Amino acid sequence: MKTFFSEDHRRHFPQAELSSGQFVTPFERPARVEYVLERLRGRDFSTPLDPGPCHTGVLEKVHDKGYLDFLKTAWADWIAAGHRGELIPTMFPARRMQQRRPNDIDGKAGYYAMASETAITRGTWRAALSSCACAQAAQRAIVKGDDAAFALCRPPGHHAAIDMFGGYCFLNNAAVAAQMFIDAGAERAAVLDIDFHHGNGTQDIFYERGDVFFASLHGQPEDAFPHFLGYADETGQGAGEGANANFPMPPGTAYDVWSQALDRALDAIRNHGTEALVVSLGTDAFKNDPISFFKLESDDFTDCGRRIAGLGIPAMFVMEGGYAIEAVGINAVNVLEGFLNA
Ligand code: SP5
Ligand code: ZN
Repeated sequence: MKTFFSEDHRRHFPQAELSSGQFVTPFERPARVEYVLERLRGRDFSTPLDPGPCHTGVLEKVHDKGYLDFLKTAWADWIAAGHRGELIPTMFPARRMQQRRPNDIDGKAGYYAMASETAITRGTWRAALSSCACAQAAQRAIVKGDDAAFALCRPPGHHAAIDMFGGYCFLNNAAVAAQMFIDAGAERAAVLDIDFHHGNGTQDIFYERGDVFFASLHGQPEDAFPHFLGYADETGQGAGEGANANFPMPPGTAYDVWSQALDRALDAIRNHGTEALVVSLGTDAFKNDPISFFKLESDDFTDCGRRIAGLGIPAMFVMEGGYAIEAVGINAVNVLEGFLNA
């Protein structure tokens, strides 16, 4: 299985995450991927390939143009406004307020954000592009005939919506890959999101489209981030009706229940008739994850990969979350090995 990785992820390393009322070192930090690289080496995967540059044309097919322009210049605009710290949105267009984009960078930051734990820094845009490039390279490997590929993306992408960043995400790498399958001639593609958190961004991007099926297994919104999307009755809209499937689960959920939801998600994807699968591979459903509440064991990730292989279609895996960092490599690579050895 080819793997894709860019050192440019290091350009995104905020010092601060607002968590539990304090600024802490971000859970989503550069060291996460070191553990994955080390595990890939230890398990005889071939050396990760550099993905080359991000092809930006496709970004406008899944993200809003104004949002992309905001991300591109956000840091420069923030500094030009005289701000000294990292760009952190502090106010949002909430209920009964205007949904009009302000000119001021503070206003724009809130307009284009869905959460305020995620800071933008000098290198964030370049890092986000390099992360997306990994997903693009993995997609090309599948189109060329590989059965599987792994994009070791950082920063992650699945919370990035049409026009919002947050949840440590800026560009929706999985959505970009799914869009590229459609552009390459696939009539149908699917994204399976096994990150602990609901993939609100991916759902948002494809909610009114029938060509890309989205299924997500996650902590129920009543109790888990992102809190305001991810209910089971969100089934898609218009042409997308029936092409969105959410599997929210309560605190303490272990693999017996989680794997049943996985099988139902896989059945739904099979029924949709997809030609290519993108897996949003977060490992934060792991029992020791510091910000999540599922109880998966490391071996469960292997079995998960095995079940995904049961679909019998090519799959590319896109790294998302996972914050028990010393286990992120084991758990992510277990999914890949489960898939390969099925
Ligand atoms: C890609 C990804 O996994 N993003 C997750 C972003 C979550 N950010 C906010 C999480 C707040 C969780 N607070 C729970 C504290 C438990 N002690
Ligand atoms: Zn997550």
